[in-house]
Formats: sequence, C-alpha cells, structure tokens
Amino acid sequence: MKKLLIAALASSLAPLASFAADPAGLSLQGAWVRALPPGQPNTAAYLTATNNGPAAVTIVGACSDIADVTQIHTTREVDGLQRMERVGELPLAPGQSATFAPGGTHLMLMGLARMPVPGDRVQLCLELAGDEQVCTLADVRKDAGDEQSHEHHQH
Ligand SMILES: [Cu+2]
Repeated sequence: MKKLLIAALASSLAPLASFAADPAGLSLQGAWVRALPPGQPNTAAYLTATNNGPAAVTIVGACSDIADVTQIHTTREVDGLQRMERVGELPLAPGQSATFAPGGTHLMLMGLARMPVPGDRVQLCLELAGDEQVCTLADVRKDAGDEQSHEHHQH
C-alpha cells in the first residue's frame, strides 16, 4: 500500500517537474543577430517572444555570451532621425507576442569581444521578472532581407 502511494505521488509530481523546467511559458522564435563589419563594438539581435503560459510575464532584460551588455531598445523617429531608447520592462499578457525587428524594438549587443559572422550561432537569453531566463540560439546574418528585395538568405 505504501509503495503504491509513493508511485502515485511520483507520477503526479512528474508533470509538475516538467512544468517547472519552463515555468514562464515564454517561447522564442526566429532569433538572429546582425553581422556588421568586423571591428564594430555593437550589433543588434532580433526575435519573436510569445507568452504561451497561463500567466503574464515581464521581460526585464537580456543577455548574450558574446556581449558585455545586452539591452532592450526601441527605435523612435524624432525629427526625421531614428533614435534608440532603452526599454526597462516589457510585459506580455498570456497569448501575447513581442516582435524584436529591424527598425523597431531590438536587442542591443554592446561591447562585443568579436563581431559574429554568418554561420555562427549565438546564445541569446531574455531575463524575466522573478529571476527566470529563457534562452535560444540565434543565427547570424548580414541582414533581414530589405523590404524591397525580400531577399532572404537560406542556408
Ligand atoms: Cu539599439
């Protein structure tokens, strides 16, 4: 009887354990890092973050193993000039997505040890309120394919 109880307990704990491995329910898709000419100290990274979980999550920061500092920036046009501003918190309701894309919100990778080159894979992590992190591997590309040419480089 005791054995049976333990088995039942263990099986009821199993789904809990797998839930704990991804408590935030935040999934990251399509991550990529822009390869700029070597010697540039900074670059930007882009991805889509979707909250698939039952609760709201708040993105409070980001990090990458290739940059000293990674910040969330938005781009705003002020007097015809593109200006970047740091975003401190980015809340996502259940089912909501945040798109980090050229010309808009992006991850700014600053203080690069070395500019990544196409073919590299770069780890990107989003930091969430509550000390959680969600990470993904990003491809490195020269550009997104500009709007006019729709030139996407598939490898
Ligand atoms: Cu920026």
